[in-house]
Amino acid sequence: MKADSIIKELSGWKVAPNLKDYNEARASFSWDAVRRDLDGLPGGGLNIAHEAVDRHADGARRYHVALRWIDRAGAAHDYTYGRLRALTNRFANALRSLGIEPGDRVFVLSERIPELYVAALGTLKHRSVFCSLFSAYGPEPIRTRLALGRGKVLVTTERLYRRKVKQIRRTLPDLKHVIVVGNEGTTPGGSDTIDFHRLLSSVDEAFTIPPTDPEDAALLHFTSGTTGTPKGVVHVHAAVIGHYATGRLVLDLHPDDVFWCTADPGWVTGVSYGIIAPLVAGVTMIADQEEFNAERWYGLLQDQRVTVWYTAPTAIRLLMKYGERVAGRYDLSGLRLLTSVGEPLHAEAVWWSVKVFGHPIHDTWWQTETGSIMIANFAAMDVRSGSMGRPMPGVEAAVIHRKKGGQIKPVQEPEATGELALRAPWPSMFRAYLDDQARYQDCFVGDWYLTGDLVRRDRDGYFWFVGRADDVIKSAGHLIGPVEVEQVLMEHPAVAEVGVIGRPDEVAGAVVKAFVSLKPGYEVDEALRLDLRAHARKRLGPVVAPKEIAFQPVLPKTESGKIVRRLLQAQERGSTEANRSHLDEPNEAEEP
Ligand code: 6R9
Repeated sequence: MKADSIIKELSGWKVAPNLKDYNEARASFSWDAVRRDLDGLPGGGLNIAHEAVDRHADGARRYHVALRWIDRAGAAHDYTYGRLRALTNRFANALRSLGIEPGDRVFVLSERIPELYVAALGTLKHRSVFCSLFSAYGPEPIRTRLALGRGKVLVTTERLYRRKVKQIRRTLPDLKHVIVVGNEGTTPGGSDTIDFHRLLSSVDEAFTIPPTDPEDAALLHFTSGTTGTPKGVVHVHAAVIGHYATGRLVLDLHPDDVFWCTADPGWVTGVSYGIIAPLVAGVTMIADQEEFNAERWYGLLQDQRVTVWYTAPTAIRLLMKYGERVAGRYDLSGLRLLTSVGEPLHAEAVWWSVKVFGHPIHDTWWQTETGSIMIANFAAMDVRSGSMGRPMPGVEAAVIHRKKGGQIKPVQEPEATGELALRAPWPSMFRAYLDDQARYQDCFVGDWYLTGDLVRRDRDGYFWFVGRADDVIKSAGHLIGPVEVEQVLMEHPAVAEVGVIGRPDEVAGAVVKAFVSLKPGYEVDEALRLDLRAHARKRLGPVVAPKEIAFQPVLPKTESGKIVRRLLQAQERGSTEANRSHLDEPNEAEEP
């Protein structure tokens, strides 16, 4: 460890951080105490939406802005906690009026518009389960997830309904109601859909959240694995204890903060930190309808006087590409804490941030399964650039090796690489993979949850990301399962075999690349490549579809005939790892 890789906070504190001394905070921390900081429901139990909305609307923060939505044209629209309570009450009543039961799944497929946030929180009030889908998905990932989750209600927009849902709706027998926001001024999708605003104005504005067991299911997130279909990750209302604690201790939220999480609610970060954590903290959160644009983002940070920012390495790299001079044109002095998640945050990005913003970026690590931040560079700590930081108080993290026979062995020596494990349970730990108890059990050995990430821990207890133990692709912070992409390419008549990997990319971290072998009678040519790309984009959407397709007559396989993506990866990197002796070893970090 080079001494110069530790960055001191340069600026002094504008506000005293919630966590001042890491060791002291760890020693005195208890999840029970955090739970007592929250309200709980008047009639008993714990409900995320009560903590996020009603608790503030009933108290001194009723007129405080909860959501500041920036529309495409750049205009700001404010929703106070009081107004958010009324709207989410209406949505909960609307679900009730449609005969939706607690536990039923309510999906949202929408760009970032206020209705998305209303639907999310209204669903939680009603005690049905909220599941958000990324609006850039094509029809196939949407269909798979709605089917696996047996979605009963889908909230979407007129445009997305027409483009992506109409064609798959008849294949989804469980989908009883489609609620459409006609946000383009057109008429809603037809008589088989319900108009969002008309529905909400037809029901009452008062709603009392019924008793909610902290262990009642609240959120469903789909995440990608190496094999088969996406996994439905189930979280319960008690997860709010984790959202709240990390909002306070990692994002250091204070009552007057303006917080902006740039992640879309179609991914876990956009729900845990783009909806729940900031509202539970009672701050003002920003939601921007638009996608990334460097000038827009700097402008937004400046004009909204954002104080705490949660973004992703891909966005930072895009800003770095854009150059420091652009940043210099904006007054970014309101920012006091910058944080990041989703992919490795390289040391250069941390240093760049010091230069441009006057503060380092604080990296954080967690997963869909963990529900909230588990490892972080805390605001009061020196940032160790390139490191993910240290475990959240209340979280015990270890580096382990898997041994033959399913046992694990903790690695004590500093700097040794192994798999990151977390001691179960913690409040926001996932409670199930939907309909897949065996897969869930496989994630645990004894008390330990095994994350599938390879890390090392230095002498001072900072964790460093080494890589993933599986073939899942992280592109621009989004998890993509290779199988989902391979299946769609296999539908094409020319394709005999296909293997999909993440090709390293300077900006996105990785981009989806497919290796394809053709059936006899098909010739490799540009027209076919374009046709395959078009097919994949149409079915999967631009985020999941491969950016690159390479034709290769033979793909590397195991003895048993499985395509070995690790060898495609090695081949791509030009690495000498491409050695058949690794072939039949399991994928995990195996003890040597
Ligand atoms: C929140 C989220 C989880 C996977 C995780 C790891 C990668 C997340 C990271 C990081 C390096 C970080 N990851 N944070 N890798 N440094 N700070 O991203 O959830 O989409 O489930 O992805 O993302 O590989 O296992 P999810």
